[in-house]
Amino acid sequence: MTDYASNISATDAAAWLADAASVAITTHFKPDGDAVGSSLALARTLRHLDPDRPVELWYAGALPDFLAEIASGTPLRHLDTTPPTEADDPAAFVIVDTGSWSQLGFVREFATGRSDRTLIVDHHLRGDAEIADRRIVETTAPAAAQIVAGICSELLAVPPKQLPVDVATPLYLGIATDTGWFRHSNTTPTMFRLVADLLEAGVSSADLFRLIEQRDRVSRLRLFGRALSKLEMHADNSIALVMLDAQDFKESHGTSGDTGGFADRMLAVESVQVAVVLTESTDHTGAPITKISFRSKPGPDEIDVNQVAGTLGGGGHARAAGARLHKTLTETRDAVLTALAEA
Ligand SMILES: [Mn+2]
Repeated sequence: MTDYASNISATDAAAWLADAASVAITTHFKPDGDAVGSSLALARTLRHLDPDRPVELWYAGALPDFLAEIASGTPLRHLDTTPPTEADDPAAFVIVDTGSWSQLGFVREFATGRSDRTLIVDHHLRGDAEIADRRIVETTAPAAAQIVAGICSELLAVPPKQLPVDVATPLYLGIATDTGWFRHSNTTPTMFRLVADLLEAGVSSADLFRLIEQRDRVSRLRLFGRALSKLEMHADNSIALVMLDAQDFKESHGTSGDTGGFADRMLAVESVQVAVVLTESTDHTGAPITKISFRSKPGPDEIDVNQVAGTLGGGGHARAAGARLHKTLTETRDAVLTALAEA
């Protein structure tokens, strides 16, 4: 088993890409800001270098709301409707912001047997090294976009502060979103220096912030209001829990996708160690099914919600996890509180 670690440098990767007759770039299922930013910046850099060379940008799963604006002018291919075929045979296949089969199911068949023409650029701890013979894996990089910035600079032979603004902007997006707008513990001096360079290249941070973070729907705010009106505090105010039922969604005109970020907002309360959002719906037989979303706070009293979710048949990460139970909201609430009490 090969280690999931770097085996080439950004300079090597740039030299290999510069020579490739055609390139396809993809990223994880349901691309986020870093996935979109990293892939888009690389695609645009390759187009700047040689407008005639075929470069495709492949995405799969639900796409972020901001994609149309951020990727404006750069063609995208959505693999859900246009999957890879025999005719697709790029000389270089680049995967950014992941290196895990679990997040790349949509290209499993395509990528299999193609490792000699594949490059992974990632910052995650774990991945499947056999996917790509060429790998740059920097786990200290707060975003894949930071690593991609180095490759773009090499390709265009300019320092980051001289990158074209249509490249610098998606790079900034990737770093900003993966660090919670430069607040999380993954920020580093190297990152801040790069971010300063990207601002010098012409990125408008305020415009990006508005585009990415200030585009909520009224329905989402109303749904959050309904959730907060039913806020429950447990275990000496260390657990904040809200429950949303079908009526909440109906009256707010919200959808189940509208609850993202609710738990993080509840973590803003000092005493709260774990925030829980429960959402009830029904399965195909009409029986209740409740989705659980956990978020927890780092620190001395930190709770591993991956472990808690595991006891309920779910999983995720230490600070963000989830599960689904075939139970009503209140039954699920009781199960969650029991599982947290035993954590
Ligand atoms: Mn990332």
